[in-house]
Amino acid sequence: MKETANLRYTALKSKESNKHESKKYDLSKLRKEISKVQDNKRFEHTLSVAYTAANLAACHGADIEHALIAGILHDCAKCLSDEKLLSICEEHHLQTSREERQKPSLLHAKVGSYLAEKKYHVENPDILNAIRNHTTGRPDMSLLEKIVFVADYMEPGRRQAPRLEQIRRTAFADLNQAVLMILEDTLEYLRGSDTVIDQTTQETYDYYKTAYLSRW
Ligand code: DGI
Ligand code: FE
Ligand code: FE
Repeated sequence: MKETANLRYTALKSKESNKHESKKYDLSKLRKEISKVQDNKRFEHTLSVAYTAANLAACHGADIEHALIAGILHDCAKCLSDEKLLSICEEHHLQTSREERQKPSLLHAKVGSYLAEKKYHVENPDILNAIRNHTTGRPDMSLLEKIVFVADYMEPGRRQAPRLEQIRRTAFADLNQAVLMILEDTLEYLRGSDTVIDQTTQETYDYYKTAYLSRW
């Protein structure tokens, strides 16, 4: 009996240590590296996105560590010039759309995902997708993708967007609805400014609108 209990204790202990071994991301190292490639304001935003994403992950049952990593890295290419973004795409054969060539800053998400893999050694495809799709979203996003997309928009440092208070409350109650509200407001803002609308932004809106009307 005693031996069985002991065995069970050993099994639990080794599960516990496996859990720690599986933490393969060095968050503080990544944070330091990103602080070197971003100005102060962007770095503040980065940390806020990471912590907001972690809270949303806790609320919705996603992996908190993945949310932190994706948050820290989501804008790792944000401070690169349009020329640099385009040249990285060309050099590494990353396909660009007509809209991205017209507005290269949109490429910071795609290039960010590329750098997350090659420079910051992230292998997890869900984290890489969350970085890649954080600006336009995409139809049928994973839970982590939606979390990063929403966290980027609602982190506490954001002040300009309309309905922020409502979106922040909704994000914890109904993440899909928050995604839809953000896309609605983003498209309305983009229609009112003199810029191209990425096809994916529109497709993502259409997808979440239809899903909302048939209530996931
Ligand atoms: O990088 P951040 O500033 O933190 O946030 P982001 O990656 O969501 O980029 C924000 C900008 O991206 C915001 O001003 C809206 C814009 N955006 C999203 N979809 C489109 C777009 N801009 C254009 N021109 N076209 C889009 O389809
Ligand atoms: Fe961004
Ligand atoms: Fe951002």
